[in-house]
Amino acid sequence: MLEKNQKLGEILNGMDRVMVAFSGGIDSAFVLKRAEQELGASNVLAVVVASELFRNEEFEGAVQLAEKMGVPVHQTEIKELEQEEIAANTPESWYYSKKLLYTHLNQLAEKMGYAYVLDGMIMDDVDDFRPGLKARTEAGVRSVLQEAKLYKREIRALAKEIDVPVWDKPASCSLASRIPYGTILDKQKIYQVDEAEKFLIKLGFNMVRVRHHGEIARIEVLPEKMNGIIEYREKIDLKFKSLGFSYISIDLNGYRTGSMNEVLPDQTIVG
Ligand code: NMN
Repeated sequence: MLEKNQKLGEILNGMDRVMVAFSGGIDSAFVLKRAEQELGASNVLAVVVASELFRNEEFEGAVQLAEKMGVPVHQTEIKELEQEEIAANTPESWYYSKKLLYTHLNQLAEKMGYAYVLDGMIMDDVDDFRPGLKARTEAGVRSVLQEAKLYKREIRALAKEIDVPVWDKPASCSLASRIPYGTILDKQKIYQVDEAEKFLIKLGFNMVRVRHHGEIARIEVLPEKMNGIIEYREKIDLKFKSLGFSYISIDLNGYRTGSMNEVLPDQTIVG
């Protein structure tokens, strides 16, 4: 782990000024901190991108965190729902989503004079179903944590050591992951899952997903938290119905990342 961290330092040292795609999550926060350590804050820019498919609070939290870390911040925005290939919500939409993001970042980097755009992809993402990795490679964006062969558990440990405040933050991602493939994304569905999850997070369910199956909401929480959902069932039922769901269910398999991929044919995942 220490060797990998040293390797990361060497990679960063080979770059002069870097722009970091900063989501406020553990991975990009670790990249930002290490870049700041190796190159100095004046040679690092945190770019925080707003999108309809990401929680507003995450955007604001990311801006505040970068400021707290003493790194200059640039705020920008992409319009994901306006792109047909993204709104269609097919497995390839992940690719188009990342393509839009990286194209935007590359243009910004050119305009602002940064030779390198870094993101926070890690080794664990290689084993996941991540069509976005192709867009990253095409755009020439550098996933320095992958280049240093770092895995999540190592990043958490290293981040804790150097006081990255979000070392224990649960993984978050585009709200599109809550909507079944083939169901067109729109502001209303995104609003429903966003509000439903925020409600559960406020009740103390930190690791949570609310998957949107039309009139049915399927709640995923850790198995040991399922009883807690039952305890709050009337409150949750009322809130979710006010958001437009007719039936509210708990997934007995519990919280897991990528559950929408489980119904995809095997060849989609491999391809
Ligand atoms: O944790 P959940 O909500 O299930 O989201 C994770 C899933 O979303 C992943 O398994 C992946 O299939 C998908 N995803 C893909 C990309 C990408 O291809 N770049 C990015 C974020 C999420």
